Amino acid sequence: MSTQKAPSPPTSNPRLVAWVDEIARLCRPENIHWCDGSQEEYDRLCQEMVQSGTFIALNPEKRPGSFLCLSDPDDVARVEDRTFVCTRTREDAGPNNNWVDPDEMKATLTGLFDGCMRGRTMYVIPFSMGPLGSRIAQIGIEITDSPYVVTNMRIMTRMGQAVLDVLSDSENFVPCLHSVGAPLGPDQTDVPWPCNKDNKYIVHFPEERSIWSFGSGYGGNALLGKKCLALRIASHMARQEGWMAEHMLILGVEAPDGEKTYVAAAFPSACGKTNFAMMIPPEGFEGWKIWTVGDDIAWIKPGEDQRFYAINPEAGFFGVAPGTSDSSNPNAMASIRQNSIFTNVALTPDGDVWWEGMTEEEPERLIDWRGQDWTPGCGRPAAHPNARFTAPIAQCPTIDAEWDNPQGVPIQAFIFGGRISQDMPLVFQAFNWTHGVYLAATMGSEKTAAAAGKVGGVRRDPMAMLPFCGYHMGDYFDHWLDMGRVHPEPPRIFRVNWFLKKDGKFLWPGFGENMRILKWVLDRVHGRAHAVESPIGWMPCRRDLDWTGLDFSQEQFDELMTVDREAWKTESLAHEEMFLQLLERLPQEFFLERQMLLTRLVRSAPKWLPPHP
Ligand code: O2Y
Ligand code: MN
Repeated sequence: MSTQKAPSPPTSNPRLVAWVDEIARLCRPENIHWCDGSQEEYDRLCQEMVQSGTFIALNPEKRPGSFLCLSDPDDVARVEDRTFVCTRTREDAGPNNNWVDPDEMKATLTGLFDGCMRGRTMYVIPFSMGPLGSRIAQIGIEITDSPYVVTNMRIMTRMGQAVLDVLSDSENFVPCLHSVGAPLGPDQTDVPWPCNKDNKYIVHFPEERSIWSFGSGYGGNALLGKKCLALRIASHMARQEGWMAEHMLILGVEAPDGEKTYVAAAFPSACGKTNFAMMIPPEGFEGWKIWTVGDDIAWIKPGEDQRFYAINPEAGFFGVAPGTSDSSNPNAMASIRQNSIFTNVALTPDGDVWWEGMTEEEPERLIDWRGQDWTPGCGRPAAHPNARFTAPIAQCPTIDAEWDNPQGVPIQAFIFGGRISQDMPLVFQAFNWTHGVYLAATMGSEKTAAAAGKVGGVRRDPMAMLPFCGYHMGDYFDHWLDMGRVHPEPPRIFRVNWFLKKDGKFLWPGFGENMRILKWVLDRVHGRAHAVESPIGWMPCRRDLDWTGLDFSQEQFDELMTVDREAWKTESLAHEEMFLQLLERLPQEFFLERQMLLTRLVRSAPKWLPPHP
């Protein structure tokens, strides 16, 4: 890189200027561009990508200000087996992370990054995870050679000059280095989606709070503010500093009398997390409103008043497109009407997008996510199953008025759920914080229908954080316990399961009806709902839920709320499988919780049911 092509930085921050200089020397880009985050900059990059063939401009009448991008078929999702947490000792990363010695990993990465941006522009992206200047927010600087990353980061984060102004001369930022790992020779023509097929590394150095990502341009591998910073690095920071970085949506429930209650909820993938975050209350709940603060990540810090305040560190949705429709999630569909980037969905002949599940009828003709002609029945999906939309969160019709409040919103309940077809009741409340942490730690979803109900049939995904916890999961459980040891009134904890089945059919009538459960959760939080003590937690009787507008019999309710003692003994024994992997760092409280669960299950009647009125 010649010095002429290195513009003078729009900051005098010594650590930042030195780091950008060091990376430029290593990666040897053709140009350096400091992103200011302006609309003009965004529009120019989008136009450049249209010209280079990376973006297809969508029909401005159908999808104003929006673009389609088709990735390399080898670069379509997060790559967990290429994701590393490089703490000084292997034990600190835990069995839940891939680990390599940090010095060895730095040597490997330095070799890969050497000259990797030749022929490309190196973009410097200042971004804030969370409202600018919030005491809960963090600043990151992503260096990337991908304009696709720049445009997506502008939607997903608060990005640009304003962030440099807040950062000023502080050393407190997370350096995030990213390259698609595809240098361009002088006469080489670029491809629409450059990436490195041989080497992919998504690497976190939690102790020095830095991220290096090489070889992939996709989603969580490349938009480093999201899973890498906001979860893996932030979870490590949060433990050190006494706060929480969680894989949770945040929503506010507004009652007809104006009372507003905020909850955060964690679900493993394929459990309807986005639908829950944007829920439309069902018939009978007129006057109730659900407001969306976030759909994926929550940063939660206790305030001086000891309440737990949460922000959504992101400013956009990076949602799964397939299955999203005007009937399944109208609020998500409204959020992506304009100013959105679509990745790996199909293109309609009139310049709009389409994916499986978007409409009841399939279009007659499409260009699929691989750029090939597609017709119904051709045997290939039109959109990739992990196809995504990137959309500004402010476009969501249910966006909460407080979503951008630097103070955050006070969380009063944590809700955890998985996808289990048998023996996991619809809803119950933990007896106390320690019990709740145990319930969250042992959550998971069924691996396959065939394995359902059998020991080992559940893939444990503690707090939905298994792929995202940047340190030993046993230490993470202890950190959760610690939040309750230190703070006198942490949020109440609940478990839910919408996926119970009988004869292959779901017993719970649908996502909209989850409002009834949410209302009981709020009523418990506010100390005004009845519950009975079951062997596994506090449970509602049928009369404790609001059934307005839904005909739901006592028999149907009983099927959803039965605690089968034998099944739960089996379940509690299965917890041991995960505990053994984490044994050295598993909190003592967990052994005691398991023992107490077992003792509560030892009674004569095989099944427990909430009493009838
Ligand atoms: O495949 C990717 O890179 C995206 S993964 C993702 C994206 C948005 C929200 N959540 C997730 C996830 O894996 O939990
Ligand atoms: Mn997620």
